[in-house]
Amino acid sequence: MSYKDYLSITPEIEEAIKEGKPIVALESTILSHGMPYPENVEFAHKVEEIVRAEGAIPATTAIIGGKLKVGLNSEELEIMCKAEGVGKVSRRDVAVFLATGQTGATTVATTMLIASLAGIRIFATGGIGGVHRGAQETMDISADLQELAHTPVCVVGAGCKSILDIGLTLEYLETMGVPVLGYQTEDFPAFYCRKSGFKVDYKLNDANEAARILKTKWDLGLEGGFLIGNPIPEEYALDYDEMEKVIVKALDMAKKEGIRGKATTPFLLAHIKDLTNGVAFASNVQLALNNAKIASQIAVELSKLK
Ligand code: PSU
Ligand code: MN
Repeated sequence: MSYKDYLSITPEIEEAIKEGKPIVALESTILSHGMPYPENVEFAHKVEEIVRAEGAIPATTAIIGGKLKVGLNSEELEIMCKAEGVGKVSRRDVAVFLATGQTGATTVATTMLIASLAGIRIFATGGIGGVHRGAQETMDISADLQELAHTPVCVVGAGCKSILDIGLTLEYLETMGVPVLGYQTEDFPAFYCRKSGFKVDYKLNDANEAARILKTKWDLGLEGGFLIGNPIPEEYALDYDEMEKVIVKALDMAKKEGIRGKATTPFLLAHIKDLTNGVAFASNVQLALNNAKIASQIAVELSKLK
């Protein structure tokens, strides 16, 4: 058997891949473990609509019934959003979930992996995982960063949440040779906030320039992906200091409850939502939709270059 026997791609996406049409991969961990039900159902459909409105085809990924699914129908989206018995699948979990037939939501790392196996190069998400605060002791570094180092997919996200050590996350990406680009900004965004206090390597002027840079790296045969930091639209941005207080509180709770490993990120996300009465959630939705829009524009430009 080859990896192709594990892929289950919808006919629409299959045809789009063959014809080199623009496609944007979307993850399912953001649905199952990052957003509440049933609001996540609305989001899951809305994000796909936005991709289509920009002239690209959405490809939400998940592991269902022993297959790497590329493109989900409404029932499958519902399953991922309800999240009953749905695990969180990072790279190390993929084979286990496939072989044992468990349903799994794909993280940034796994969505990149599946996208790359299917031949999809652009992926939109909320924010990536990274080096956690205190990683000097816990060694908690998301597998997303290694995936960016090795897998040829461009991730468009609003940077990362400051539940992470953003400075160390950027150092790690530099060491691994991952280009970190800002979409029409010089600042690396901090998810809810347009600025993190850290700069990106390069400011991208537009989607066409982004596509030319991607093509060049991959033409050269350079291994790995890209991180494009796309800041949250001004009108939805939250106050940095206010969010910092919330995040510190959530980190404190995680420490007290002894949360470790793959449970850490979902725990922090859930508590941030509770501590902000959903205000942060509304911003989360808006930034993710905006990432899908820009990712689609880059996918359209990339398909023109090929
Ligand atoms: N950060 C967010 N929202 C998310 C995630 C991270 O602000 O939904 C999810 C993504 O799927 C990401 C994963 O790939 O969490 C990272 O988990 P970990 O830190 O366990 O690698
Ligand atoms: Mn971790």
